Amino acid sequence: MHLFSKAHMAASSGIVGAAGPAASGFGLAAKHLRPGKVAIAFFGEGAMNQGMLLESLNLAVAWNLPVVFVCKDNAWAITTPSSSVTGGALLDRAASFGMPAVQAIEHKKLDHC
Ligand SMILES: Cc1ncc(C[n+]2csc(CCOP(=O)(O)OP(=O)(O)O)c2C)c(N)n1
Ligand SMILES: [Mg+2]
Repeated sequence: MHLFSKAHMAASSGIVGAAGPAASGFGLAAKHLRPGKVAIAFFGEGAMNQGMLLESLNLAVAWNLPVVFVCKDNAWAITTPSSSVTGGALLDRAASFGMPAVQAIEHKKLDHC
């Protein structure tokens, strides 16, 4: 869970939602030190209820940072159905910060051929 590669500029964390602040930090560094580079945060829909992740969405917009936030919605946060602890629509929540927000739907194959 706690991996970091300086060579690949990649990090992971066991703290739910930590990808947000880390990516905004990478984005801030990229903006000043590596123009043209983009930071990407990957997290689950459960993390969208974490305060620090929402703060990082806000700062990314306020500071015009080159960050892409990728939220994988599998409807579960371990044993908690996310619908039981989430208000509103996540896409609307992201858009409310003033960032472009789009949904991608995975089409699962019905067989393994
Ligand atoms: C700050 C924090 N709170 C609680 C946990 C315990 N925890 C580990 S995974 C998880 C659920 C994560 O759900 P989601 O963000 O939807 O990710 P998924 O596993 O579905 O990809 C929780 C609550 C944690 N690791 N960090
Ligand atoms: Mg999930």
